[in-house]
Amino acid sequence: MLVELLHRKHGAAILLTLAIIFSQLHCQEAAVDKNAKGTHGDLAEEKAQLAETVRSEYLHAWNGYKRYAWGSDDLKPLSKTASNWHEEPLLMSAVDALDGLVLMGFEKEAERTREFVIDNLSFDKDIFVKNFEINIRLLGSLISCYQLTNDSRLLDLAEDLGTRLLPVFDSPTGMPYTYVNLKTGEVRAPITNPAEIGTLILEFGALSKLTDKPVFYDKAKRALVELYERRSAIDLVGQAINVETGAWVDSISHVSGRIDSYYEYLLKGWLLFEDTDLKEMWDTHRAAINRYLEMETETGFWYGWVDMVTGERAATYFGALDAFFPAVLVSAGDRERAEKLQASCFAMWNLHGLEPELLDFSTMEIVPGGAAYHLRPEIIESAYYLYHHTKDPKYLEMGKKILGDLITYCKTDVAYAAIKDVRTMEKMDAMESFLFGETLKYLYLLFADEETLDLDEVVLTTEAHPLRKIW
Ligand code: DMJ
Repeated sequence: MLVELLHRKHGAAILLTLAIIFSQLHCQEAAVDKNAKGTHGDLAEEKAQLAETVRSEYLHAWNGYKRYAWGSDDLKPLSKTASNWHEEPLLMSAVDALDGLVLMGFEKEAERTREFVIDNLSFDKDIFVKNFEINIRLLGSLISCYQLTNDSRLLDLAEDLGTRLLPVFDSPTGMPYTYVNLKTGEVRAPITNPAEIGTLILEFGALSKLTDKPVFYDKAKRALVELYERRSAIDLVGQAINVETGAWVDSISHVSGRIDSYYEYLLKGWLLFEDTDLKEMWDTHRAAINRYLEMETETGFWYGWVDMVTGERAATYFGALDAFFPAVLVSAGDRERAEKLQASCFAMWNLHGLEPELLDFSTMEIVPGGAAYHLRPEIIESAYYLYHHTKDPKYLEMGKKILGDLITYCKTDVAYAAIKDVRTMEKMDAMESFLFGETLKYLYLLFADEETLDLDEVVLTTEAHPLRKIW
């Protein structure tokens, strides 16, 4: 694998530049100053070097997964063992990595992994899976990689998976249950949330377009509409709902986990399919989010928690997952709010050198139980979109600082590890597949040549799998 890296473009010179980059990573202020004065040539060269660093870090983690967990879902990076989500593996990390391997130029590795997945992945399994996770990590990646490679076997796998997931929508409201059995179609857990209901239209919709079977789009869209119609009088949604009764069971509203990607998919659904209903829904929510959730405090510009019915403030919480929102804001044309919010996200990151899962932004203290860092990508995703839209080098500097911190605190001898508490930097024996699907991929895309991915031609799913507008 290292040979593959070394043969690319600059050969051994890369090793030398990597050493220089590592020595610079912690001199952030000096680097900002240098960039401000630097020429376009300097910037282009530094970006290229950073992209190569990310490639080598990706390869480091990938080799760890291959060595200790190949054929399983995930690598446990401290014990160097494998873990599976269900009784039988669904190759979560390998599938989540499929398009990233292609985009990052690991052609042989991408081809080998694709062949392995096609030969070994079967969805004919008597297991209950979480529809949301299987959709974003597996279905999205299979469709994305099909579009990148034209390998129709991937589309066959995607169609088989999509068909097995369809029973989730068989609730009285049309909103999906949380779990479905891939073999029997039996469903479970009627209490779910907007993110799990509303983060399906990109993958299911693309599957409809590619197979010419409208059922996938229609079911995912109905779920979105049913959810939207249950918004409060002030146009907000809560964080838990029963799909059998249609009643809210938790009225707290925010842009954090459990709601986050519902909003993301209204906007992106419009961008990918030009479905004007989705745009209207997004515009309605956007106005309410800005009116009720936005909070300007001494510590920065944030989006907090409120009650969906009254709009009254419920908590001044913001966390690692919320950091996707600058990307959504700038994609929707609201550069000003996106830049202010990203500055707050970066302040949250720099409090300890890695961001916590949940922060009270009124005190800048970590919320009890919210001290972990799970290798999440959202802040990098937002830096990537902001750099794309503004070309402001400060977003490259942000990415560089984050990359340095990831290497310092999360890298292990065989891969990368999540962190139990960002105050102590104690590691956890876990490495989520989104390290490959998103975290390192977004860092690569931030530094790589813009032609690697044309954001006018693709829409990235919530798991960062690019879907091309080819219909
Ligand atoms: C990913 O699986 C997706 O980005 C999802 O929308 C939210 N959480 C993780 C990454 O943090």
